[in-house]
Amino acid sequence: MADLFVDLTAPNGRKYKQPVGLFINNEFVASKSGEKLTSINPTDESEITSVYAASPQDVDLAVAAARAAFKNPAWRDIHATDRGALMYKLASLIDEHAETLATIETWDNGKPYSVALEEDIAEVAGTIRYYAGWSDKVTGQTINNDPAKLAYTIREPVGVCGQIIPWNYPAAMFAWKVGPALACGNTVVIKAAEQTPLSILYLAQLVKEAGFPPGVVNVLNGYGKDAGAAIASHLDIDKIAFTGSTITARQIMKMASINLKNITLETGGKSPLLVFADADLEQAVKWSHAGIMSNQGQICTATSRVLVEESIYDKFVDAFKAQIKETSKVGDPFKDDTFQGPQVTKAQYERVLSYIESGKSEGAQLVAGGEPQKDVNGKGFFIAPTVFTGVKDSMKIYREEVFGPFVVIASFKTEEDAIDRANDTTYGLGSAVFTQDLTRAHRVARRIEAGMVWINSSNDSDFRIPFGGVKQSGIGRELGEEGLKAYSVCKSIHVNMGTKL
Ligand code: TXE
Repeated sequence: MADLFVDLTAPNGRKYKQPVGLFINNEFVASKSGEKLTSINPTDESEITSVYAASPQDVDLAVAAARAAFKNPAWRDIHATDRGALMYKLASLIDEHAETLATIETWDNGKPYSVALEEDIAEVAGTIRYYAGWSDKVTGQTINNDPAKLAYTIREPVGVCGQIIPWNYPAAMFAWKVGPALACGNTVVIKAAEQTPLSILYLAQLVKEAGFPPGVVNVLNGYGKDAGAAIASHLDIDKIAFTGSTITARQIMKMASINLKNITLETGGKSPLLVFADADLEQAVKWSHAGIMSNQGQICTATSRVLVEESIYDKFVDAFKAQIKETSKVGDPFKDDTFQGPQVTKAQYERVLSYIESGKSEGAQLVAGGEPQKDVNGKGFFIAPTVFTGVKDSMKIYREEVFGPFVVIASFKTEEDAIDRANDTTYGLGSAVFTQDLTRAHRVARRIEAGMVWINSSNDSDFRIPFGGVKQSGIGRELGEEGLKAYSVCKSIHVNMGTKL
């Protein structure tokens, strides 16, 4: 059907066919209501295209397809190694289509093309390939210490998994969610964020091409309050995995309680980065800059609260400002030398600007940026990299997640003070420590309340290493071997070796 695919030419001249339907049972279909949502190019505010938006009725159809696929012997009884082979095929197809996928990601999300290609899409293929390798290694235990009993465990798939993802890493989030789910033999209904609907549909057609049976992966676009809520509260979904804001995570938890869904949540953060006086200052500045300014500051683990030991504070702030001048080239994300593109949407752009106003009105000192930075046509959701100092612990900009190229730099006096200040947050996702004292590095790492601690780096995450938060930053872990636990359940089997009643 003609209106389920549109021919597009991206700003970099790449021509491709964009699917715009809902992907259910390996077919693109229109939504039952005919409702659509429109994707906006954040660089110049033009419309890219519109895609079908799922209603609760469409969610029902996708869940029914996923349930049927879960029971289908072609998937349920497939040899685990062959399941992995399908995933390897998908990873190869992603590599083959990497340039188109990166183009879509840059156009729809605003991230620099080189980052989309070399980091995001490379990570999508890498994550799917990594979990392909796990497919035939998800095994149980034998417990045979009682002569009268043999017991063993097997790890089974959870069932139909509902997955709701955000807009900051649209394609990578697909891989983080779908990779471990498929490795464990589940089926999925995944919903992209309404702000970035395009790359996931392109990935969906690769799923079909790779040869997965119909209904194993179903991809929906749609609004959170309609399609998202229908997934979270669906009685025939066994598990919900969510990445997004803490406030939405709370609503999802409530909705998911309707049938006690297995749940994994990854939410926001106000991740601290500690710089001790003995740190390699140049490296601390470079990593802390990358840790907050990469991806337009739209990273859940962004080290957005930099805490520097008093004796080197002024030196650090000066060097950080110089680093921005040297590195943070803001502009067209399709240009080779761009470091920072636009914020993803007008709403996010306005949100960051409102925090800038809040910082000023609460009396913090603006030492860099603090204003929109329009492109040559006066369009686009660009914000100059922004730094506040003179920040009090009670200020909103010190406590709340801003999710933009926006950092607060404060100071600490002692190691104890540094740890107290780092932990003075409701969040607990990422964190970083810069010091050349090995013992102190590990001591501090143990005491920071966070799911992840980087020692002498920031945000160099890796799909082979578990990822997730404590406190209000989430529940459960994704990635690495640990990520398999979120998508499998343990069944115990007891074998009576002769006990008679
Ligand atoms: O997130 P939402 P928003 C943070 C960041 C950002 C803020 C707001 O601080 O500024 O959240 O972003 C779906 N039932 N993060 O409003 O609402 C929605 O459709 C079910 C951090 O965009 O959490 C989308 O698919 N689903 C974060 C997804 O939830 C619902 C990344 C995320 O949207 C729903 C993104 C509902 N009632 C934002 N409402 C991170 N951890 O990386 C929305 N959704």
